[in-house]
Amino acid sequence: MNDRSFVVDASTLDEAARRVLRDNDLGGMVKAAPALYPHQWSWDAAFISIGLAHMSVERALLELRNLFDAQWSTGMIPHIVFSDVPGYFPGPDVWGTTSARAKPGGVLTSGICQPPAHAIALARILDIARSRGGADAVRAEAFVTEHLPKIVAWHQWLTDVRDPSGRGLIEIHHGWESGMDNSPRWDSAYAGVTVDELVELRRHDTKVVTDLADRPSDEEYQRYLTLVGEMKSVGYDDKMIEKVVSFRVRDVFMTAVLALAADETARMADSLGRGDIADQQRLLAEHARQGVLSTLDPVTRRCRDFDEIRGTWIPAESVASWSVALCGGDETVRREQTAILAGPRWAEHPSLRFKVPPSVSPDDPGFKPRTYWRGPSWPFLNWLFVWALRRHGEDALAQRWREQTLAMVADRNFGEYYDPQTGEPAGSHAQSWTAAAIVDWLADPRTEQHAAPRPRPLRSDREPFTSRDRS
Ligand code: 9WN
Repeated sequence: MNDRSFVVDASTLDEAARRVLRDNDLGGMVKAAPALYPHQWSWDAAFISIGLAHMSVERALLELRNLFDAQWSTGMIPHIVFSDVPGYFPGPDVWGTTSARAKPGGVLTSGICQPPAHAIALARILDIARSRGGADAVRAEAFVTEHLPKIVAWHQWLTDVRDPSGRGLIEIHHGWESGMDNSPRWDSAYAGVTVDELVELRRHDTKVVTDLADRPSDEEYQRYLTLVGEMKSVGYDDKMIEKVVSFRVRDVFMTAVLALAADETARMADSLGRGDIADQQRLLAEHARQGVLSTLDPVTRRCRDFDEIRGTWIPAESVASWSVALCGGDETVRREQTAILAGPRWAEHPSLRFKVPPSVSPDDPGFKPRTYWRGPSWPFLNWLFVWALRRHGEDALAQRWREQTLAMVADRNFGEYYDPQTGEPAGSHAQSWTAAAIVDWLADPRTEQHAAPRPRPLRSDREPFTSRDRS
């Protein structure tokens, strides 16, 4: 049931979204969130830079430059580039990457990666800059020319190091690498992670987000840190990690993102006269798509992750099960998966307040509407699906998901994620990539006015969300 009686005009929402990005800007990087995530996260930075491009192309490029400057010599883009703002656990001391040979000097980073959404973002920024013309276009083209080799190295690292057998599926060594940290996708793999030594947990997240149901448990954190310890014990050496890490899963969703990012790299490369790079990235994209298709369960029609250690497919259902809807590769399967994701088990589930895909279906026995990647809907992910749907010519559905997400965030809290049944924001407020998605959508002339769920008092951007705020 959507209450469309309260209407927010686009300019009010747009201004509020831009203010989030400005307030979270530390200069060279935009914090992922004001208090919960005071550093630069890899895939957040990609989406954030798209929003920034509408405010300043130069600033958007600086965001990506900061991230790419932290690229490891292997090609890996680290999942966190640390600012000097304290207040996140695990911080640089826990990661202990200073002794990692591949990490560049002068930056503090984590030692793992996240989904490679960067070329998707850079291509969008290039389009925006070219449509503006003048200095913006010149600047963006120079930046892309300079950074194409870095993107190529990043994609190549994923395919060479994270898929040495060449099966077309990217391997991850931590749930954090997937960006969907505690998704049910990882439950069985995490069950095999033995915590021999309890780590002292100095969690800040549970001080910021005081409703513990919103965040992973301490038990989950012990496993997360055990994996960090394993990788740290071998100095984050790629060859050694494979041997010591007790979480090795082929991630189908990450592979789908790679396929799209390689397409976009090819498009940029072609437009700048680098046909050699374009050809190579098209092959890479094709290979990744075949990998995604190879995971299809013939009965459930879901894509699956593959547990390398146990040698088994992971049957858990989540939004990632519909990765072909995202990256395509087989038109029949793409349509079939899109119809499922857009249907009554998922985005059109009758219990949902806003008709967008939740991270887990409400019909799943493990569905938890407020718990992170176990049920909530994530606005940035909706942006990604909308963008992909348009590429596949699914304009009507793209428009619906965009409008429904806009209605969800029209309360201007810019939640990290939303309880899909009540529409309440959860996790952090003033989350940068949520705001960035809105800025991008509202710069699109197709969007004029949006219905908001209900009047909600505006809270300070910096004020953390607490359970008291629940209505
Ligand atoms: C760990 C920053 C990140 C996102 C992830 C999201 C969450 C971190 C955390 O926040 O993960 O990387 O501490 O929970 O799951 O997708 O990039 O917004």
